Amino acid sequence: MLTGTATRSRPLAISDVTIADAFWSPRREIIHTSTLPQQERQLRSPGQQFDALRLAWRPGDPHEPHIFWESDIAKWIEAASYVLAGEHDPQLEASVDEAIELLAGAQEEDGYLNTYFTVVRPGERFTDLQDAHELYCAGHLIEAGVAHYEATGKIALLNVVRRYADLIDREFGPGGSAEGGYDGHQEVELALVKLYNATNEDRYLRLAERLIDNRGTQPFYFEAERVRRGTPGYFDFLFEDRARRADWYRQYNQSHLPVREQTEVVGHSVRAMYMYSAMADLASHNDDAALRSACERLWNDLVDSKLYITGGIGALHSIEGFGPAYHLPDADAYAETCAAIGLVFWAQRMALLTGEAKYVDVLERALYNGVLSGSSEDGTCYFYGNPLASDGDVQRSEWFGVACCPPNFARLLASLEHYVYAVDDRGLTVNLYVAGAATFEHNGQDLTLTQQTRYPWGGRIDMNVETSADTEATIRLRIPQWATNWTAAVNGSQVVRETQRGYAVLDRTWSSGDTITLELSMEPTRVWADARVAAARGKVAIQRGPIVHCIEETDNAAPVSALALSREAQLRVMHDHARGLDSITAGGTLESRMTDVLYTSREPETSAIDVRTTPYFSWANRERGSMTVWMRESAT
Ligand code: FUB
Ligand code: ZN
Repeated sequence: MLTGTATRSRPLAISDVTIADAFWSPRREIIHTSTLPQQERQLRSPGQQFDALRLAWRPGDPHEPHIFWESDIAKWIEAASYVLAGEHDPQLEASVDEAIELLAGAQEEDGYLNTYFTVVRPGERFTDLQDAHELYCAGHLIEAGVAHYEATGKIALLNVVRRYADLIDREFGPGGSAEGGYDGHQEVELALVKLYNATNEDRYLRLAERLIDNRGTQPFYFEAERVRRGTPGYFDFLFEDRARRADWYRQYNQSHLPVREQTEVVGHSVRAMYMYSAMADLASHNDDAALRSACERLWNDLVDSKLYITGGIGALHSIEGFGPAYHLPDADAYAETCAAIGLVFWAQRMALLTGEAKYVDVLERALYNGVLSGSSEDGTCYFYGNPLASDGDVQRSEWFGVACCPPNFARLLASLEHYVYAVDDRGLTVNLYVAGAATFEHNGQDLTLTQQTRYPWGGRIDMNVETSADTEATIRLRIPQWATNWTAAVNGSQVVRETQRGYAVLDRTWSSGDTITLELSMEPTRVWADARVAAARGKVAIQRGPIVHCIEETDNAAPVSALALSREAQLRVMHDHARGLDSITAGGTLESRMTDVLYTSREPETSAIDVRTTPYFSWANRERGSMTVWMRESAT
């Protein structure tokens, strides 16, 4: 249960944070100048997302609207809105406004908004909640409406999504057509919490609660709706064994048990992340101890046995989701970009709920590795799955038939401001080290904290405080779990040596011009996995700060399977100025097993070489070739 009188911890608004960071700013600029235009071209292709909203499709026409399409356009609007919060771009603004007009035009009289059910299957709305993604799309539309309002102050889309949310509230409420129902792909719950935060309308929070609490109760809603409907579900062609494996399919969308009773992360990973995010939000809003405990149990299950070192999650391709504990294959990893993004969402909410830095440690792991690998350096090609090893045949694609990951990536990077800081009535928490500034009000005074840093390539962060008058406040600095040594000084004097819940806590009266210097040790380190992770057995990974490294064939002029890192070799950090990143070099061996016959009793020849790494997020941006995160180790 939440204790004490502190106000709920919350992120700062986008307008209260600036990012001027050597690592992040160029990447965010690429989102603006390359990613969003490239995605817009895809969405505007003939017969695709923009066109579908014109409601012109008729049976027999090509390009039947897809059940997910509103979600793609919504995530794109959301990302573009965040960009528009900080950039004057009339062309982008006009495009966003046009998309919003199309959405408004596609909305039915009573507020309903889903092209597929309007033109392809009219009269069938809310009858296939298990498969048809209506509430998933609704959730993304609501998130877009809130973001657009927050970023631009315009209410057109917010009004559209409020009307839709009001309809959903009626239909899922007492006497409604979907009373007792909930969505087959969770998403709308966290969106409704955002809508509540933006409008202060209690009914949106209550609706989110109902959707969360209905889930997993018996009789199972999806099985009952199927009987009522009497026709196949949208995805029956994919899931032919549904009748035989009822419990497995309940686990797939986390409806096997009431959420408060769930103890293991199971099923489809994006669904799980979005649902756990909403659970953490509701636990926080309602001081709901049972929901908080459920979140903590599920979290422990995830980080103890189902989390990739890259922050990727969801090992299995077959269900885009979780396998059993320790089942973390590398080349066969699914690790969908959206799932790592979903983990960022959940981790942030857990940190806000508990005040514990350990959640941000995982957030950071996902953000700098398994999320960032989701896009090419030029911001126009994407990974859906993010394997930890490859023979060289894995490349990013420009787009996908189901295009969930690309705009999800864009909206996360474009809203990085939300993740750097949190505030409560005690002061400011610095969760991520990103150069720029945060402005917040505390005890009636305006405070600004600026950060200067080379992070993640350097562990020193110089901060400066400006305040309208001397003010007592707490500034909490996250000490990442990987930082084995650290120091924090105010105005040059070392102040704290211990952490509280993973934070160095600086409690004092702040005056303008006060400085904080944080030094985090950033030695490159070897990381070994639990022996039950088969893909990592006898292998080692390298991490420096938050960055997980891998080896690529292109840097080593040899297939990565032929390389081994010497156990004792010193790890040497080099900054690659041309690529703007650090790589690590260490002594190792190259083993040649190439012979003229398939099998031989001749021992392999080995030679001493230097093995060179690259950050995992940067892989597959140059010549094709093999890659691995888990490297073989040699004794010499
Ligand atoms: O079902 C919508 C999205 O498509 C999911 O979140 C992803 O896993 C992909 O299947
Ligand atoms: Zn995705």
